[in-house]
Amino acid sequence: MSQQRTLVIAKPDAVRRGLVGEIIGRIERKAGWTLTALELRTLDRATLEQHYAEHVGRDFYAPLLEFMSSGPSVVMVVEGERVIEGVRVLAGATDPLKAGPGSIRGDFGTIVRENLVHASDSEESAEREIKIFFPER
Ligand code: YYY
Ligand code: MG
Repeated sequence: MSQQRTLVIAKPDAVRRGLVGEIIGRIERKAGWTLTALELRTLDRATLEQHYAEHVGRDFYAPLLEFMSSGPSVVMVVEGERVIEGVRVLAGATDPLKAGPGSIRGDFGTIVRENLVHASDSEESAEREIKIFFPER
């Protein structure tokens, strides 16, 4: 057993396109995974600068922050067995055209920036990111 928790964001494109239920449904149906926090929230610049600190200086950084603050997102904490790698697998590769069919990005995305979902990539990232969005946890 390897119980973990991870930070998942259904990004503004997912909310606009009505895909939040689809994304949450795929997560909820995995055995033993539980949603332990969930909030609809329009992310502000300061929060996004913390969240995407590793990407400062990249060519996609400014448009990424612009997009991520363009409307409400659904921010979640999911807990369960191997959930960090597991949600990354459900999400698929960063570029939706390289994400396999059956993955969220592979099934619904075309544009790299508008790739529907964020998921923490390691235990360290998960703890860091959960503190940013849900400091009380
Ligand atoms: O972890 P993941 O979301 O799969 O990708 P990252 O490399 O951490 O990039 C974060 C975010 O930035 C990505 O989900 C879309 C966007 N992005 C982009 O717009 N253009 C790129 N060339 C790379 C990433
Ligand atoms: Mg990443």
